[in-house]
Amino acid sequence: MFDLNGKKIWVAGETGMVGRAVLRALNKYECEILSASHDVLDLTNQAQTFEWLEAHKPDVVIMTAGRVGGIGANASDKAGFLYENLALAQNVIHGAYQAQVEKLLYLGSSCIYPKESAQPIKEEALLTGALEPTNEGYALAKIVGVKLCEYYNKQYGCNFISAMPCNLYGPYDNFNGQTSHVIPALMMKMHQAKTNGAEQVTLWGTGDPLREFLHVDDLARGCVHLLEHYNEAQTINIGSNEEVSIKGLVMMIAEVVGYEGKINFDTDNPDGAMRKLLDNSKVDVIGWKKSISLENGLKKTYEWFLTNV
Ligand code: GFB
Repeated sequence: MFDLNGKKIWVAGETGMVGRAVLRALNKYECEILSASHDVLDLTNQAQTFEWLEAHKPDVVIMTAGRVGGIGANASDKAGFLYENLALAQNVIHGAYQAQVEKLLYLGSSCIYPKESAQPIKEEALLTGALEPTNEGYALAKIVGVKLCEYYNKQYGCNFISAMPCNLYGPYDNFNGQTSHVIPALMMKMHQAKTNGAEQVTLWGTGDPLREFLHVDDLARGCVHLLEHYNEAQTINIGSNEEVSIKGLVMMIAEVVGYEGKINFDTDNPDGAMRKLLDNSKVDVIGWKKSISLENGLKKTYEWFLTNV
């Protein structure tokens, strides 16, 4: 087991939804947390990133930084999602190698598996087919990050690992209805409709696609568990096994928010992947499982939204 106690740990992306959750999960360890705010360190700047890593020499890097967004944001700025995430992956992973970081965890995403993958999706499915077009730019960058970890692990003997989470949600998510992921978008749209007394709300696509959701605090505990127990070059899926259709999710969120109006689906907006359920048997074997059900997670997230957004 890799002991996190006594380690100097840098969570790249510390102000994001995932970074903050990882920091909460690290609270129980006696470790030193390094911090680098965006004004001090721009991770798309290679020289700055290399210098910062060399100067601070973390023992552990948890790479949660990234340009993220829902289907709308991804589909409308493939260039930006590819460029920024590619720069971040290269700079942080190669910089960590140069600074002799002992252990690094990089996060991929279930959307980087081929669009037509057999379900549930095994880790071996990576790069076996064409990608979902709506998030191709993001996926290409993330595939490079996952492969860099694999190659540095095998070629240089670095303990660099990557994990492939399913769709995430939770506190500090982006709740902008246009650029956000589906859960915060639905919460915001239905909350606004309820508050404004609107009789109907319009959502995207057909409502038929299926998604697997994991609360970010479960992911964060999973990241810590992987740092402690996983050393393989091959990526590892980390999902909830809890799959729901977008229509089913809409009903759950309407109930949590208390929205009782009509729901329309605008099929001019894309559905994206029809299904991307992860095969979680590998992570099961190393003893991690989620503890927050989708129902409870949605309630907790809406409570957070009410006090913070
Ligand atoms: O979370 P999401 O935006 O992204 O969910 P993906 C999109 C699904 O929810 C589609 C439906 O089937 C949409 O048609 N949907 C319905 C909505 N109403 C809305 C709405 O108001 N807003 C949004 N956003 N969706 C993302 C990738 O794919 O998955 C990213 O684009 C990332 O790269 C993420 O990896 C995990 O699940 O389709």
